[in-house]
Amino acid sequence: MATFRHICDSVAVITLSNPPVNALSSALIQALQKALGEAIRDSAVEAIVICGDKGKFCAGADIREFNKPSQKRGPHLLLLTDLIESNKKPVVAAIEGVALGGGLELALGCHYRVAHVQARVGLPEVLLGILPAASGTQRLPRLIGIAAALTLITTGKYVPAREALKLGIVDKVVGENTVDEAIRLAKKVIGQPLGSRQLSTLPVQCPPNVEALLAEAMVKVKKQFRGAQSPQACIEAVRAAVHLPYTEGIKKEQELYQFLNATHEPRAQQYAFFAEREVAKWTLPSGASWKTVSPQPIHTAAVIGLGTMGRGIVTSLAKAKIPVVALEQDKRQLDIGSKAVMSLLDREILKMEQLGHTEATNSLGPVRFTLDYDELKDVDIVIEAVFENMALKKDIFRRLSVVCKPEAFLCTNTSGLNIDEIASVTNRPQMVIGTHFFSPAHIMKLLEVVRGCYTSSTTISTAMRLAKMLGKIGVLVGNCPSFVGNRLMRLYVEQAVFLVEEGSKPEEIDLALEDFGLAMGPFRMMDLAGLDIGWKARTEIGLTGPKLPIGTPARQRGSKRYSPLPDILCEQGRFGQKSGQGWYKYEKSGGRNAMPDPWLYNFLSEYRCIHNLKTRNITQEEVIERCLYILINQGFKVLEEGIASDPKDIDVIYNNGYGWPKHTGGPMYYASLVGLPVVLTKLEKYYEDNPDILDLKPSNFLKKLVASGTPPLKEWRSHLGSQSSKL
Ligand code: 3H9
Repeated sequence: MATFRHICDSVAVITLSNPPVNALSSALIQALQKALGEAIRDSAVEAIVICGDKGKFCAGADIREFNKPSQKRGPHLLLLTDLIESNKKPVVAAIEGVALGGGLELALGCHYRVAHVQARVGLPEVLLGILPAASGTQRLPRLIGIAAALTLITTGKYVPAREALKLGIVDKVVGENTVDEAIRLAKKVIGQPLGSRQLSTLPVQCPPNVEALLAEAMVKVKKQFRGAQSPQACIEAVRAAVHLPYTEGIKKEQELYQFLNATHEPRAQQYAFFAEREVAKWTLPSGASWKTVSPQPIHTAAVIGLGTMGRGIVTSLAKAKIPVVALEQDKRQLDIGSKAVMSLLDREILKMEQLGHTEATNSLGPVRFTLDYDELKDVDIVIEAVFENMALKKDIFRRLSVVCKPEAFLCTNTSGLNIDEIASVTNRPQMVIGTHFFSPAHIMKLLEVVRGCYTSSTTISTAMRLAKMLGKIGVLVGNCPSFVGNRLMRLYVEQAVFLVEEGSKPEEIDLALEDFGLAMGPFRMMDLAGLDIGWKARTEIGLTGPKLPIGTPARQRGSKRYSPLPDILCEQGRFGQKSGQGWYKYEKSGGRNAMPDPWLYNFLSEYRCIHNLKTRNITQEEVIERCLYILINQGFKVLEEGIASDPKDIDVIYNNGYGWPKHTGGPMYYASLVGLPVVLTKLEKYYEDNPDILDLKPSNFLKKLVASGTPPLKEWRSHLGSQSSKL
């Protein structure tokens, strides 16, 4: 690590160097302070340029140091930004790659900013449970105004250079030689007055309705990030910029930063940040790992099936510039599917153009639509995305075995079918893997990569690499019914339905879980996904419908409690949003505005009467505990069975695929926050009260952890024993 300084004519160039992203560790801040001091004192230096090594300006404070005691952290970045700004020699930031968080705050302390066209800037601190605490909340509003600053600070959004130029964050955008251009600019402004370039001295330009603007932002973040405190603190800090002079505003910024740091949010969010990166570093019990096994190159891909998932997958591949062959079974489906894909691609182009891309159309990979399997013969990877029917999938994989070149990998986008059964019909079971995308597949970040018992480590490596190419987070899991995500989700949803039988209203349950922070409660989610999908699956396996043995009790399957409520809704044609009614009613078929439905209340009272169910008052606390703890309990079972290798895998899946609130870290991290003994005791109580809900029975692994003195989450894995892994 070093901060190099060299002088080019009369300009000192200071280079931040702390690979891989030049994060501002205490050591780097110290070195920067020293280099700046030297440049300021050196009479031969008339201007200064700050840039980052290896094409990256700076990704902000070093997040790994956040848990370090503050006295060991060295000089504060805030002091450095003030030192730069008050310096009489002009300082220019040369931004390549990224200027994020403290990196952008550093650049805002500079008098001028030049950015490379591919650079991105932003203040993502809110996504780490904190706020920009090195003057970002005070300088940015002075530079770009309240409305734009609020958006950036409360969303953590990364802004491409051209948009940053429009907003006024940077002064110039260049296509090449950013540092040279910064040096040229620095030389040009030597001797010019710097007053108007010292952001801390400028007034904040406020629209007359500024309070309304702040109030509106508050309503928005409270809705969007329910239960999270950092977005609200960000708004309070910007409010301080509006009403207070700079130094007072800074005091408020520091106060709010300390307040947030005393909550659990920063640690939970930072855990989630690193977990997202660590899941890419997969290891198998055999010792094969991301380090030792190289992926095979993917130059071309094919997608089979152009339903909702297939369309999203094709779009995702095109966005990653991978040429795709998209196949459907008949002309009609192909026409419908291709139109839908083209419209998704058009939307992507529009988005890119709005962000200032001049050649958006050329930045997508080409898509070819076909009915002919022969067109798949040269592709490197095939992703089958037809509907969930084992016989159909097997049929397709048999054909792929014949058509595809022997080196082609075969992926199935299933949300829960047996990968081994599909692989076993092919001539290359070792090259078959599950790639479970989440809808909409071109937007959602998560990819569950499912290893079957035949899947080779090269296939895993290639699928994980594909996730990265698509800009997704791949999480490797083992093969079991519904894998990790849906296996846990099924129990959570089922619990919510049981609670309705016991007396809750769907909207009460949704509200409790949305207030907890989940993006969408279970009933709104079921209505959105379509109740008929689960109904079809249950009918197929004989849980309901004609295959159900005569005489089966209505609310029992084997020794387990079962609720026929969703089946009955489907029998009445209530499939959710698509039919205009489900657990809620909607303004029309396909409507999105969920309204409580008096019909449902009557129906539920009759249902409870028929089944002799007594209703009771159910508290929000019980709703949250029963729905979330049963999910968490299953998470422990998944770990025990070796389906997931680490609690952070489950957390990453939930944070990125199921709208779990990241400010609680994920379900397993949340369990550690609540305390495992508490989770265990509650599960024991709920299981005692509901002995026919077998999944409430605490998992052995949870019991083992509590018996071992409740070790911290990072040590759970060592209590598992490696022989259990299914990876
Ligand atoms: C802040 O600045 C607070 C201030 O207001 C001051 C308050 C006083 N620190 O994502 P990648 C690591 S808060 C430490 O895979 P990419 C990352 O863990 C900070 N490490 O690459 C990974 O390590 P490993 C605000 C960091 O190319 C490696 O770098 N800033 C940091 O896909 C590569 O990362 C942010 O929130 C960091 N700040 O994306 C920026 N950043 O190789 C967060 C990254 O061991 N970072 N690492 O797994 C990002 O958004 C992306 O990492 C970035 C690169 C876009 C930079």
